Amino acid sequence: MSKIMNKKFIYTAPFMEEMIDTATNLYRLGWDERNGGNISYLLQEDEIKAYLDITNMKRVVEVNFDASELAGRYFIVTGSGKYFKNIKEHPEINLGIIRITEEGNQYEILWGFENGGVATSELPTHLMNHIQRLKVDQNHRVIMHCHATNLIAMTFTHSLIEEDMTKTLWEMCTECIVVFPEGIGVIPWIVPGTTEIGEATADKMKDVRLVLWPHHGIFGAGTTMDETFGLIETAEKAAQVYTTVCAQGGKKQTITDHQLMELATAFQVVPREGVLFRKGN
Ligand code: 2HA
Ligand code: ZN
Repeated sequence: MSKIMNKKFIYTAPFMEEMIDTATNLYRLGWDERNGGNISYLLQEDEIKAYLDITNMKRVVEVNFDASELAGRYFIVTGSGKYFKNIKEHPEINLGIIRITEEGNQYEILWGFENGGVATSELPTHLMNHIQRLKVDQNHRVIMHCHATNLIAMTFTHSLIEEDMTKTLWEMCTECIVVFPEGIGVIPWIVPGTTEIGEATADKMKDVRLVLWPHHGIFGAGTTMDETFGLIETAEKAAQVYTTVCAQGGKKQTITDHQLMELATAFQVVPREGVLFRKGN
């Protein structure tokens, strides 16, 4: 009997099911058209070992920045140019399990990316965000990017100042300040797939788990797949309400800053400084 035969069927792995379900949900919500969006999920070696022979490496791919802080770490990640729509039917083509090499300048493909695929074009941003989030939260596991429609739309019509964007999103749904009290980060428009956009996003991820890319989409970070998806979903819902409020002719009343403070107190969260009780608001 080969070692492989003792392994459980990888499609039944909880991390695989979470990845497939989440990508499929994101597609159905219309936030990952064509090859839009990408997810990476940090896995523990023990989690993988039950399903995979981790000594059996298929291919090695270059990483174009220093990822040595993640040396030896494993991720399940979506593929470059792959469509979220197709993940459920063919996870072995559209997803891959990778391990960052000791030098941090390459990754090894242990499973998936059949037909010669590689990890998402946004891998630099994902890895830089993982490095950053692990520094501030040792339970951090997930980075998720998607093209959430109303959040993108707001980057055309709304102020891109983080405090303004945060305030509007908090105001649109009562639960927002509880779900992301640290607010939302916004970077300038930058060409996607570059280390420059990765660095700008990771810099924001020191303080926030949501970073908006103007005219492109959103990045979210979290400790579980559900939490990360829920974070993006909550911000996008607020953006959808904003769109609807604008379409209905604008606000006649709102959640006041005092009420937002009441919420923060009731749910024991600390709202980002500089958002509430600003002059001229
Ligand atoms: O993977 O969404 O930002 C396709 C993208 C790039
Ligand atoms: Zn994108």
